[in-house]
Amino acid sequence: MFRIIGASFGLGSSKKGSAFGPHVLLSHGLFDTLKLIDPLIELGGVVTPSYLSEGSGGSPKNLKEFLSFHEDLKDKIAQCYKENKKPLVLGGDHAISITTIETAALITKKRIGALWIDSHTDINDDKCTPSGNIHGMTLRALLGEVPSLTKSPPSIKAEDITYIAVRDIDPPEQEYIRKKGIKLYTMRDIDARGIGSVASEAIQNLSKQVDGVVASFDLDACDPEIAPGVGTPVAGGLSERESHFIMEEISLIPNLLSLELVEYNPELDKDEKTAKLAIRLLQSGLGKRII
Ligand SMILES: [Mn+2]
Repeated sequence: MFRIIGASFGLGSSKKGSAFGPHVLLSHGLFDTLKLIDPLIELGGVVTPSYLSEGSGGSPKNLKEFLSFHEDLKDKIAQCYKENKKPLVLGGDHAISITTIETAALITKKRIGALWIDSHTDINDDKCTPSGNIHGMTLRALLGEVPSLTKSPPSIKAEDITYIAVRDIDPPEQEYIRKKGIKLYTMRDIDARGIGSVASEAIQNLSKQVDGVVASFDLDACDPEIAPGVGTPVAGGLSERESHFIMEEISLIPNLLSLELVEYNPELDKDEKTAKLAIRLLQSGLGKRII
C-alpha cells in the first residue's frame, strides 16, 4: 500500500522552485485522483525544511541545508517501511533521493536496485561536478563516494543501477559509468529498439537481480515539449506514451519498494502542463490501464 510523502526541497538544484512541487501537485487533486486507482493510498504529508538559511556556497552547494532536510525527511520515510507502506515520494529535486534510498537500505536491509529514469545520470562526485549541485551527485552519494553527503555505508552497488532515457552525461560521468559498467539505456536505445523492448528488459532484469527496486522518475526524462516545468530540461526526450509505458511497467514490478517523481518545478511550468502530465504518469505508475 502506498503512502504519499512530499519532499519540499529545491536547494539541490540551481532552480529552487521544485520545493513547491509537492504542494502544487496536491493542490491539483493528486490524492483524490490516485485514490480512484488505489483506494488504500494514504496521504503522509509534506516535509518542509526546518532550516532558516537560504543557500550556502562550496561543493556540494547548500550542504548544510541538505543535511538539515535529510534529518527532516528520513523519519517519515523510515516510518513508511516500518509500517509496511510503500513511499510514493513527490520531489523536490533529485537530491531528495539520497535520503529516500539511503533510508530504504537502512530500514529494509535489502539489496536495492535503483531504476533511474532521467535525462542525466546524477553520478558526479563533489570534485568533478561542473555545477556543485547536489542533485547531480545523488547516485554517487548512494554509492558511498561523496562522504560529505552521507555518513551511512553504501546504500546501493554500481551493478544495481539501471538508467533509462539518458541523453546528457558529463564527461567525468561517462568515464565513471564505463569503468563501472553501469547499465544504461539511452534515448538512442529507445529510438533503435522501441520503448517496449527497452523498458521491459531494463526493469525485469533489475527486478530479478535485487531484493527490492526503488523507481525514481525525474520529469526531465520527458521531452521539454510535454514537460517544460523542470529545472534542467534536455531536448530529445520521452514522449507521453513512452513515459506511460515505463510507469505501467513499474506498476508491475513485484518487489517495488517505492516510487518517486522528482524535479517538478511549478515556477517553470507552462499552463500547468507538467503538473497534469505528472499526475497522469503517477496514475499509470499505480496501475491505471487503458482498458
Ligand atoms: Mn535527476
